[in-house]
Amino acid sequence: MEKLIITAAICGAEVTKEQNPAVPYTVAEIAAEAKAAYDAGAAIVHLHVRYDDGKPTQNHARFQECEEAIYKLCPDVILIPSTGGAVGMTPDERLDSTNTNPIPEMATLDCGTCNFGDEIFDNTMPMMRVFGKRMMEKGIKPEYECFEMGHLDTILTMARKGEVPGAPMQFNFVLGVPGCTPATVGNLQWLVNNIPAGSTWTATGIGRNAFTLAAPAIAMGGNVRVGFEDNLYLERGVLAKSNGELVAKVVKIAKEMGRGIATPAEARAILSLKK
Ligand code: KMH
Ligand code: ZN
Repeated sequence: MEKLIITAAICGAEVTKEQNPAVPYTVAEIAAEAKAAYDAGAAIVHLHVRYDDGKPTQNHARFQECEEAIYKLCPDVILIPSTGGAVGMTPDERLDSTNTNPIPEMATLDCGTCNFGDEIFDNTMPMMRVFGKRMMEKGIKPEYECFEMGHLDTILTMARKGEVPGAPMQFNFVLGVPGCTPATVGNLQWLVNNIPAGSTWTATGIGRNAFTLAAPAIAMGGNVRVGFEDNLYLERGVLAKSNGELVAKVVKIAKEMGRGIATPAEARAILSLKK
């Protein structure tokens, strides 16, 4: 089995300091949280950024500032900026995170419209074509985020038509968002059974599903994402003090199960990244 790639989703667009005071907003806080996750074993940081007051933004200048601060502390980390942003942002606004220098190696590409708690997260096929075209033009490898079973068929059809980048594809199955596909082992297995040979995949369990989905993903040979974007608790009733604690818990589970942890260089090789 390949080594385990751990992604830390350190910030997200929805969670707040009122829910957990350790959620980072400022550039310095975001960089410190990335470093805590990296030191604990994360090869990848999935990045959203905020203004100092906590407001989420896709502004490329703010991404640039945060990325430079992160690279200073973690020079070889793989950054996957979000193109999902926050619910309600326009496609142009969302894609601004890819206008940094250097151009990101990877970025998320969300694979369909879905419920997102009380809201609707809009990802129509015309929107996805725009995102796919931009990533092909810029040589950005997408991380295909699937929140629903049908998202997989949508993105595979688009890849077959050449509308979004094709093989080797990297999927992130984000399960347990309220209103979307539940985070069960059966659902994860179905998704994994239906990806093309040679693909790589990551599992993300939302909220209380963070570690109950991580363990089967580790056993199945997949990769794992954890972090404040997805879950604020280390265990029931205990808030995590940093993203590093969440990553360390995944490292501990993986080590108990005999799976090694990928460095950023090893993760780049597994994901077929050029750098
Ligand atoms: N903030 C969510 C609405 C992504 O990063 O690509 C969407 C999201 C997905 O976080
Ligand atoms: Zn995200």
